[in-house]
This record gives sequence, structure tokens and C-alpha cells, in this order.
Amino acid sequence: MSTQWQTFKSKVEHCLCPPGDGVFTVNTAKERKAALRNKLYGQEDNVEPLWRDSLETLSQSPYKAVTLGISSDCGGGILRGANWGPLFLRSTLIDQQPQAKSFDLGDVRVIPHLLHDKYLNDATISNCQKALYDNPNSEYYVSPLSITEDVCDSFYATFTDKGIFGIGGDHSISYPLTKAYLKAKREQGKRTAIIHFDAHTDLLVERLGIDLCFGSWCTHILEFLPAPHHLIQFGIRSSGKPKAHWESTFGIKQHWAHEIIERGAQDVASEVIAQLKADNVDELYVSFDIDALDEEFASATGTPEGNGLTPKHALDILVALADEFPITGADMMEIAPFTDSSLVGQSSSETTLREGAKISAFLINAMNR
Ligand SMILES: [Mn+2]
Repeated sequence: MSTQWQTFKSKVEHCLCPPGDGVFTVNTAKERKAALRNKLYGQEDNVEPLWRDSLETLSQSPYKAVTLGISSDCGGGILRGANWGPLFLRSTLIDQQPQAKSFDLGDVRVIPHLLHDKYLNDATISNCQKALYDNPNSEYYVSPLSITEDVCDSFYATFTDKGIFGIGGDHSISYPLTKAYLKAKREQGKRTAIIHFDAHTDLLVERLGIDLCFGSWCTHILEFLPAPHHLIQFGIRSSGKPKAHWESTFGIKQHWAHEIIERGAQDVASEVIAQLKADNVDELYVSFDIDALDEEFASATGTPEGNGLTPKHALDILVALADEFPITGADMMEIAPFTDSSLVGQSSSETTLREGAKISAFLINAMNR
């Protein structure tokens, strides 16, 4: 086996844990974790060796989509709870979308008080390395964003024909996921675009002095794209500034929710496909913030917003894009199953999970093509 593979495997064994275990708990959600283990491994105790053994089969996996859970909501800040997304969305996918299969790499081991290693002093890093790796001088990172980028860098260096399907987590997680993807594709000479569904632009430069968070991650991946207009946003509607401000300041492209509702998803998709073809784009990454959907369908999230897209709007656009371009990376972010902050009639976390799972299943199947 190659050195790259050994490096990657060792990194995964240190920095990740079995699927659904990313939220460090003693007793909380024990039954839910046990239920997922039963579905994945047919037993609820002692799954760590089974998970480790499964890693050996990654290179022979028939699936190009590789799931990675990142149970961190430290980059959020309005209403937290997206750290439970990886556990709940996986269970919903298995129950409701069993045809959407991927190789499950596991969850990042998350210290819930940390965001990125660059915000930490040496003593804290060393303490956390001792806690996570039993080694105060470990070579591995300790914060969720740093670990995710490191693991994804190694993944793309080892597996050029597979892609990561990331489950968050708050949207700051898409920073390392897309950065690693964009760096790897640039290295391979592939031209890419980011298809970003969201109620918000996520285009702050910083928020309260923090440059990598749920409201600013997009700004900091622009430099890794072939050009800024290769970031295309859909479903925007909660913004302090008009569309013209964002497009002229950053050079990105936006299709606000009201435009998609008024023009129809097909019309908008056709325009985007023409743009992507004119720019000779080879492959797409889809980052999906569940709050792109109207709060009627997505109330269990940190910042639910009305006047949003229906799941059909989103899927119509994704189906049209996937017919023309390979989707080689994707993520589903901001599902916070224990929250249900909307007062809209029938909404519930079950609805949010069901709709999030539908879109996730489409993305996983598209990646497997
Ligand atoms: Mn977002």
C-alpha cells in the first residue's frame, strides 16, 4: 500500500471516530447513537474495531461518494444545535433514502469549544492533543475546521476519483470542505464551480473579529476558485444589502429566492448552465444550507427564513445541473434536529430531516454516477 494511503489511514484513525459519534457525550442521545450503530454494523457495542476494519475496504468501495460527518456548531452563533446533524441525517437517510449509498468514513472528533487551530495558543493545542491523541506533542490538529481540511487534503491526494459528501455542522464547515476540494481539483487541472444554496450570502469578511464562521466562509474560498463568478448562490433572501452590492463587491453570481420563484427553477437553471458552459467548467461542488428552503420545510435550523425555496425548486435546479455536469463534491449543512424555532403550522424537525435527506440522497446519487 502507498505511503499516501498509510498517512491518510493513520490520520483517519486518529482524528475521526465511528459514524454518528462526533458529538462527545457520556449518556445524552445514547439510544440514538445505538440505533445508528445497529443500522450500520448490526450491533451497538464495540463498533470501533468494525469501523477501523471497514477503512481497509475504502479503495474497493463501489461508491464514489464518501460521507464525512463534522458535528461542530462552534462556527454558528444564532441558534446552535447543528452539531447533531451528522447523527440524525445519517439515520434518516438509511430509513427513508436507502438507495442513496456511500462509503461512510466516520465523524471528525470534535472538541465543541474549538473552531480552528489558528485561534489557539500552544498550551491549549498541546492540552487538546493530549486529550484527543494521548500525546501532548501529536502531529495532528485539534479543532474541527483544521482537522477537516487536513483529512480532506489527504483524502483527495489518495483518491482522485472519489469525493466527500460532508454533513454538518454549521456552515463554517464548508470552508475546509470546499477549500480542500478546490485545491485538489486545481491541482488536477479541472475547472470547478461552487453551487451554493442558502438564505444568506455568507459573504462577510469577518463577524465580531472571527474570519472563519457561518457568515463568512464563502468570502475566504473565493481565492481558490478559477474566478469569483464561479461561486453561484441560490435562494438568497435575508440580506442587509441588495444583490447588486454582493455581485459588484465580490464578483460572484446570485439568484435570489424571489427570482427563482418568479422566473421558475428551469429558467434560472438554463441561464446557469449556459454560464458554466461558457466558462468551460468541468465539475461542480454543491454546498446546501438547509435554510435555503422555506421555513415551512426547514424550521429545525439556526436561522429559519420565510419566503424561501420549496424542495422542488432546489431539486429542479440540481437535476438540471447534474444532467450537464458531474457533481464531485457536496455537503448538507445547518440541520439542527433538536431545535424547531419556527412557529409555522406543521413544521417540525422531522420535516426538516425528511427534506434534507431527499436533497442529500439526490446529491449522493449524483456523486456516485
Ligand atoms: Mn450558510
